[in-house]
Amino acid sequence: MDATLVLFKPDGITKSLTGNILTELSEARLEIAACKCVRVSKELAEEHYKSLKNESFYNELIKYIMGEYHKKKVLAFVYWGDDALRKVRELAGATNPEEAEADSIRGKYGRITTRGIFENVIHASSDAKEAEREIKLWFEPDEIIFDIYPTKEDEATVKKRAWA
Ligand code: IDP
Ligand code: MG
Repeated sequence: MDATLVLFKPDGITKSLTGNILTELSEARLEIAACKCVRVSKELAEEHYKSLKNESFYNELIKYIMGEYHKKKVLAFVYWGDDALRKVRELAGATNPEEAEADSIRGKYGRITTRGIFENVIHASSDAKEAEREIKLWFEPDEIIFDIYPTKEDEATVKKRAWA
């Protein structure tokens, strides 16, 4: 059993593909262990894609995932189950939407913009180590319906907003 972070990127949200993508992913018969809407900050975007910092497309990629070209919204999920990482990557298809299998999510719904951005609709973790890093980056332990990774008691030190 493994867990993977899945993001419905701003292009997928803006094109109203949420339902379609959920249906495609349901073929993998995995469990959704967490889900939420996120307004992606620059810090979160840069931390998520830190391994791509030296790529020529990095700055455009950060703008893309922050929703500068679409709605400023990402849907974040943790999918969990047997072979989850591999199954979701397979349903997602290749990184380049023009090279992705025609019946994969990226093949069906992705495009390359004239700016050269791969608008490929979803993110899926590449391996178990990346999945752990990414899930811990996007979710707090209490936002996931069971403990995928060990947790500890923590005294809240940051100021939080509360309902007035
Ligand atoms: P992945 O999303 O299939 O794991 P990564 O290599 O981790 O692919 O790249 C992260 C994201 O960066 C891709 O999903 C895509 O949006 C963008 N990207 C990757 N390679 C290119 C490229 O050569 N040109 C433009 N955008 C790219
Ligand atoms: Mg990747």
